Amino acid sequence: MATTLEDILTSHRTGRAVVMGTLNVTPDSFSDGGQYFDPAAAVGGALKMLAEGADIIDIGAESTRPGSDRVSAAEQIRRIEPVLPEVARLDVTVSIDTTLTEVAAFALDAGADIINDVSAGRDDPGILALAARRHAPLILMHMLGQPKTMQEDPHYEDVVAEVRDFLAERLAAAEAAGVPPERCIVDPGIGFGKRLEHNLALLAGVGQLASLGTPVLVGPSRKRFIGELTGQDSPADRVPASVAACLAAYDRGATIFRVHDVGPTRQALRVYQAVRDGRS
Ligand code: HH2
Repeated sequence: MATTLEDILTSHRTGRAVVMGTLNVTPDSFSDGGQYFDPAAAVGGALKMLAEGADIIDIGAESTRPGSDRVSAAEQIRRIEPVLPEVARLDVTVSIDTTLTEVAAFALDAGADIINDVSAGRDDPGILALAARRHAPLILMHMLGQPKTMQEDPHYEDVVAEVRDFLAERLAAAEAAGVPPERCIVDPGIGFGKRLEHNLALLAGVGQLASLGTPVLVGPSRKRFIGELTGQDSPADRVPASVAACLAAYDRGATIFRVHDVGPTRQALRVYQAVRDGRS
C-alpha cells in the first residue's frame, strides 16, 4: 500500500523512513541534468523509482545548483506540464520543487500533493497562503543567500543553531499564513550555502532540528561535499557514500531522504531498520 501523507507527516514520531526520489525535468541539474528532460524519459524514471520503493516523487523544473540562473514560472510550467499529471496518476505521493506560487498552483491543480520550497516562502511569500488554502503540506528548507552566489563565502558562527533558528522563524511565518506546523517538514538544505564542515555539522546535528517538532528531510544525495569526502568527481559515482549520509542522518532523527538513487537507499534503510528493530 502506498505511503500516505499522514504516514509522511508523522514519520518523526513513528520512525518510518520515507524515500523521496528526485525527478529533475531540467536540461542542467548538477547530477541528472538532461536525463529526464524528455517527458517520456521522466515518466519512465518515475516508474522506475516507484518500483524501487519511492514514497514520494519530487518533480522540479529549475536547477538550484550553485551558480545557476533562475527559470521563469512560464518555463517551469512548460517543463512539468507533460510529466506531472502522468506521475500523479501513479500510486505515489508527488511533490513540486519550486519557489514560485504560480508553478506550485499549477502543480497542485495537476495532481501534486506537497510543495517543496527551497526558499521556505521567502522568494514568493504567496506560496505560504497557497499551501494554506489548498491544505498542501509544505517543505521549508534553509538556504544562505541565493543559488547564484550561495557557495561564494558561506559563514556561520554556529551553523546548527542558526539553521534551527531560521527554520523556527519560517515555521512561524507559515503558521501565520495558515499552514500549521503539523503540515510542515523542515530541511537544513545540505549544500545550499554550506561548506563541507557545515554540511557535516548539520547531518550530525539533525536531532536538534527534529526538536522543532516536525519531520526532518535531508538531501545529501550526490552533492559536492560527498565528492570532497570521497574523491569521487562524478556525481554518479557518489551513490554508496550518499546512502551512508542518509543512514547517518536517519540514525540521528531525520526520516525523509531526498535522493537520486531510490533502490540503493531503500535497500540500505530496510537492512538498517531490520537490524535496529531485530525483525524484518
Ligand atoms: N536539493 C536540491 C533541490 N531541491 N529540495 C530539498 N527540500 N532539499 C534539498 O536538499 C534539495 C532540494 C538540489 O539537488 P538536485 O535537484 O538534484 O539538483 P539541481 O538543483 O541542480 O536540479
